[in-house]
Amino acid sequence: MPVRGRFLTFEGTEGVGKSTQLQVASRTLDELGVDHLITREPGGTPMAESIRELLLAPRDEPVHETTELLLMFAARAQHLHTRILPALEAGRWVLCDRFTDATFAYQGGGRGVPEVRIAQLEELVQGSVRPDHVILLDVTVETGMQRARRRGELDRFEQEAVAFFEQVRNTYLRRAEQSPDRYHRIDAGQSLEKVSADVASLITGLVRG
Ligand code: Z5A
Repeated sequence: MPVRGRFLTFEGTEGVGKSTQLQVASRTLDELGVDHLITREPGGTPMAESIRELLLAPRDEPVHETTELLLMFAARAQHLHTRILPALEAGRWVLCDRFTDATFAYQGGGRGVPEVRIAQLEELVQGSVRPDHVILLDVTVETGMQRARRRGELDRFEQEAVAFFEQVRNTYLRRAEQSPDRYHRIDAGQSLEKVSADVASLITGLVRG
């Protein structure tokens, strides 16, 4: 039976450097000869990317928290079953920019949706599938917001207040503390060179370990 690939997710509050560090992780895997797929949530397939557009577009109509939650998991079901699982089953590693930890952090911590409701949908959509490793890039909300804002136009989530992102960050940190074997917290407030070195070293350890 072919060896299943590993499922790695990159998480953190806005502007922590996930996209940048996914590229670092990808280069490291290339150097080590590990075949892999880079993808993101919400999104990752044409249909899930259409749901992403619905979710991120700033709009006058208030978005109910249940609508947002169900759209996140609708996109995830499509992405997981048509793209992530086939890649893992083919032995490829998957590097995913956000996954269900983001739902616990943003819809749970940020919007106040009860954790148990998110866990029910996680079970429905994913069964027992969970990321093998979660790379949590952690930086103060202030620094993350400054970095993200330098890019210009803000999406619907980026328009939230500081208090929202503090709740998001606290939820990530709490989840990382609860499962230290699966979560790898990296200080993303360091220089780009230092964060990249930490990520490359972590990925190398996961491949060799
Ligand atoms: N969301 C949700 O609510 N629930 C869910 O279940 C999921 C998602 C899956 C879109 O996600 C939104 O969806 C997200 C949560 C919600 N909203 N927010 N906020 P996204 O991942 O596409 O969007 P994002 O979190 O805003 O990511 P981002 O803005 O693309 O940031 P990033 O990828 O973490 O950062 P970056 O683009 O790599 O870096 C940002 C800038 O900082 C850039 O100019 C870099 O050059 C610079 N940078 C990076 N690292 C450093 C260091 N170390 N020093 C200095 N400057 C740096």
